[in-house]
Amino acid sequence: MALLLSAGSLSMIHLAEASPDIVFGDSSDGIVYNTGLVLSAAAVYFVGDDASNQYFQALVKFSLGLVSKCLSSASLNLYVFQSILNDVVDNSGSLTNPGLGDLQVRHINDYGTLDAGDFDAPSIGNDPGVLIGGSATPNVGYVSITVTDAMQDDINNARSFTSYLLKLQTNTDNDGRDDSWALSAVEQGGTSQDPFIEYTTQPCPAVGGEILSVGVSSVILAWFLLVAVLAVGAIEVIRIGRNRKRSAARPVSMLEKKEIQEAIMPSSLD
Ligand SMILES: [Ca+2]
Ligand SMILES: [Ca+2]
Ligand SMILES: [Ca+2]
Repeated sequence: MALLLSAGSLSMIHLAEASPDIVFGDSSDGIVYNTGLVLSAAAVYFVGDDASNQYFQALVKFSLGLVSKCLSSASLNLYVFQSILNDVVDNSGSLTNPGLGDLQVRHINDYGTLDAGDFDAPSIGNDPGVLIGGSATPNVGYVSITVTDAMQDDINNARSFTSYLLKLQTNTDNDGRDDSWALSAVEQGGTSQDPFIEYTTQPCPAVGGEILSVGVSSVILAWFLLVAVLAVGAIEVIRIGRNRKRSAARPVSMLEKKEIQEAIMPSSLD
């Protein structure tokens, strides 16, 4: 195994990178309030709080039906077009931060159809992390975050979707004023602002019953080295076997007896 790992760091054969593919969000996306209100048909995700100090999170998922087995990379892309800080709306250029900490992306199980029970859905590991930092002021447009590990985990576990929850670090600052980010949902017309995942794949070699997410060239080289080691080992086993056969006790043939006698008593046979 050490041999395989060390070989993985070498790269003798360069294969062309596959061009990226895109999967758009599923229309089940939407927002869920802490009060249980669900908005799944709106064209916007609001993530933050409101004048009633209610707070809300967004959930979105992407079908894995067309995704092959091993990812090289995957990124989640969401279009942010507005922010609100203390009831003041900003929807152009560099957006004011709402001041409720990081906008976090959590990797969650498939939520099925969005309902009140999906609020604060728990992590299933491989959380992507922070989409927009607590003091960031992104321009109107797409923001993105790496989701390779989360999506690969979903593929490995045969989930139908790769699903995410967006929430702010601070649920509400209880100031009786709106503070939130606004991002485009799937229901935005067309796809020019839709949530999407961009990903690249690679062939998935099976080694020892496990799928290894490593470069093909590394695996080919590792196989060559493994075959070479096995061949050397097999030759050694054959050599030892032959030596054992030679040294094992066996009947002495008449010819050998004669040779021994000649060696002991060469003159008596002359
Ligand atoms: Ca929706
Ligand atoms: Ca507030
Ligand atoms: Ca759309």
